[in-house]
Parts: sequence; C-alpha cells; structure tokens
Amino acid sequence: MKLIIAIVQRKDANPLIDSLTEGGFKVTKIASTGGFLKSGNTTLLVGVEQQEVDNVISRIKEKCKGETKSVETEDSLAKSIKTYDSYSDKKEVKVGGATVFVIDVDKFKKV
Ligand code: 2BA
Repeated sequence: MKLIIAIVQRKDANPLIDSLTEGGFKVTKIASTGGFLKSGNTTLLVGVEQQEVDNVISRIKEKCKGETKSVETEDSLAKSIKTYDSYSDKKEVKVGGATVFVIDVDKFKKV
C-alpha cells in the first residue's frame, strides 16, 4: 500500500476531491500553510494500492494546473506596513500544480 500526500492550491482541492471520490478513492483533506509564501494551501492524504498510484497522479495533474505569478510574500507586506513606504518584495513563483509525495505504508489497520 502507498500513501499519496498531495499539496495543492485551495481552489483546486474540492474539484480534485470530487474526481478522486468519483474514482472510488478515499481522501482526507487537511488545511495547511506553505512555508515560503506563508499562505494557505491544502494537503490531501490518499491511501491506495500500488497499482492505483498512477491513476491518482493523473487525476491530480488534470485538476491542478500550474501558472507563474508575481506574488508579494507576507513578510514583505508586513515590512511595507511597518515602514509606510512602497517597499515591494515581489517574487516570481510557480503557483498551482501540485507537490506530490508517494510513501510506502508499512501497515494499514482500522481498529
Ligand atoms: P510554499 O512553501 O508557500 O511555496 C510556494 C511556491 O513558492 C513553491 O511552489 C515554489 O514555486 C516557490 N518557492 C518555495 N520555496 C522557495 C524558495 N526558497 N525560493 C524561491 N521560490 C520558492 P511549489 O514548489 O509548487 O510548492 C507548493 C507548496 O508545496 C509549498 O508552498 C509547500 O507548502 C509545499 N511543498 C513544496 N515542496 C515541499 C517539500 N519538499 N516539503 C514539504 N512541502 C513542500
């Protein structure tokens, strides 16, 4: 068995969960925060048999399209408020898409 951990944008989470549940997969949704942007994202946990991993990853790819955006980090906003100037620390980052980890599960039990 494998545990798929997918970190996705919040807006993509529900369409992806719908796709996964339609496919017969069980999903847990966790509210999470990215360490770099310090903004909310969503982490999904999906426990599957090995042969289903590619099916899940293709559903993730279909629902989570990436794009490059110029964003202002929370830190730079805080600096800007503190100094009352037009300090800008925008970063070009790829947002969307998904960060996916596939982990071996030693034991799976419901007790
Ligand atoms: P964040 O840490 O908020 O990162 C958001 C995006 O900012 C990243 O997108 C990447 O494009 C950029 N970024 C992150 N760290 C950077 C840095 N030190 N310098 C320049 N740009 C940087 P993704 O790579 O698609 O990651 C999306 C979210 O997935 C991350 O949000 C984080 O929550 C999670 N993530 C990504 N890689 C991870 C890892 N190795 N371990 C744990 N979580 C990870």
